[in-house]
Amino acid sequence: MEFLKQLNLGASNAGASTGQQWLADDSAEQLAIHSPVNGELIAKVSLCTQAQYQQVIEQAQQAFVAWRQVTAPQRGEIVRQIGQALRDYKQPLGELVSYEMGKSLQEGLGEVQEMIDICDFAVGLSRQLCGSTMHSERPLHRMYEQYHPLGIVGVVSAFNFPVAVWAWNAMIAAVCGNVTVWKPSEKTPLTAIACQHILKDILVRNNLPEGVFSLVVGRGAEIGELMLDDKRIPLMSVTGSTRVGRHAGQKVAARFGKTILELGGNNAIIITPNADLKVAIPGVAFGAVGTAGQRCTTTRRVIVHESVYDKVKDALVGAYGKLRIGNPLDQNNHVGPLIDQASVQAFSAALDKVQAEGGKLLCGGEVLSGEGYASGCYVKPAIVEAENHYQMVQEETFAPILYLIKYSGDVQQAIDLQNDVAQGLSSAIFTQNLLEAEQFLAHWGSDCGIANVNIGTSGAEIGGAFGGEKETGGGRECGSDAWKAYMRRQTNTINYSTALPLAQGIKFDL
Ligand code: UN1
Repeated sequence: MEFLKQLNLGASNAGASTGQQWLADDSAEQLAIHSPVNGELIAKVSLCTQAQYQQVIEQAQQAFVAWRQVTAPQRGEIVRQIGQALRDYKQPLGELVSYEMGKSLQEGLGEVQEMIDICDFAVGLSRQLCGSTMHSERPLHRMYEQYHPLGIVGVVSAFNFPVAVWAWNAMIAAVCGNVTVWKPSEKTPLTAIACQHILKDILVRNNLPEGVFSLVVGRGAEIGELMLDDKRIPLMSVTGSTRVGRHAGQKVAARFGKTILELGGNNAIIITPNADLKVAIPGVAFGAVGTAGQRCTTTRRVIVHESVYDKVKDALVGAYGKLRIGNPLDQNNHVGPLIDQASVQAFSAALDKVQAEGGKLLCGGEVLSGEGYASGCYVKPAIVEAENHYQMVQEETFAPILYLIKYSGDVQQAIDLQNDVAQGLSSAIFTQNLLEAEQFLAHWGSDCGIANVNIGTSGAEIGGAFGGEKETGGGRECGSDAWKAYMRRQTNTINYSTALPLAQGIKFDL
């Protein structure tokens, strides 16, 4: 476990930090973090107390006053240095992500790469926080808009992307002039603590005040609730289940705060008779079993035309037969464990329920035991023949279950099936037919935030805006103009005449 040392993690770690400083409280409750890889204790973390939370928020408020005075390109320079440090720590941080969360090392490293990529993006963005200039209807008047920082951005991240989601939010927020308070998942706090250690040197070297990047490790029901209710946090960016997001969205809205919600997905791939199956089959397999089915972009449904249905079914079952399941740090394995045994139970329960509804299990579904599987978190990814309206198919089970659904009509029928779920994150079609592809991308096509052609549903690049519609929450993070959600827009009209003409031609003579 060389990576633990390289990342400065001890046997016990403080769970609250204002950047450079760790806040210690001997009476704080300690959380023991066990790896889903082998069940072993990795380290302990003390939970942030309520008093520490108040201290963090007050410090963050003060830091904001200083940080917003730093010019945006200079803030970009700090983010550039963070990107450089992440390059230096890519290997150990990727290993820790893999060990604490359970995803394959390739995907752990990929996650750190997403952090590096968003740093690069944010550096460029720091010189492009542009508003528009518009023509005024009044003579000798100028109108334009500008974007100002908001203040404290609260980031609640989930276990499945324990570090990248924070970076997407924190790096964009930082160049926009905001400070960030991060509450990572209680299931994966060590990766968050490691990131905080990586930042520390940069904050010290650049003489930055405490509170620009803060961390609070705590329970959702306690620290999470404090954040949702806290008027000092104008924007909450929440990644999690639809249930969590519905609650968070309502609470923050009640105090007129802003939210970016990144919630559940129920992502489908459509395979038409015109698909190149050499490309489609690995696309479906990676989408369905990558991160052991625990990405919000995981492929959960594959909607296949009847003319190629049996071929696709056989090819997928064949591909699943080749999956190597085991220690995710061993690069020979494709699939690691689920995050914990509760997730394993949810996987098994969903398979029981969908079979009771009429679903037919084609392969997988077993919980693995014996050598190498001691944590009890390893399962064999499952494929189930099912119908779209089944209750289990309509729900997001955060585990590797792929529902195989047949369609017999034209591509619109497949698109309608795809859209007929409550969630709207990611979607894809495999076809070499231009008409089908364009229909899928049309406004009467996929209703998701992400719609791909001839690539799978997961693995989005950071350059685009990431997020989805309907019960996925509507938030957008990462690239394009997603940065605008981290700023407040101000419209400015300047009169440089010696008269006071009113808009809409109103006369008001005194
Ligand atoms: C998530 O699962 O919460 O598109 C994020 C992807 C990754 C991000 C997933 N870039 O799969």
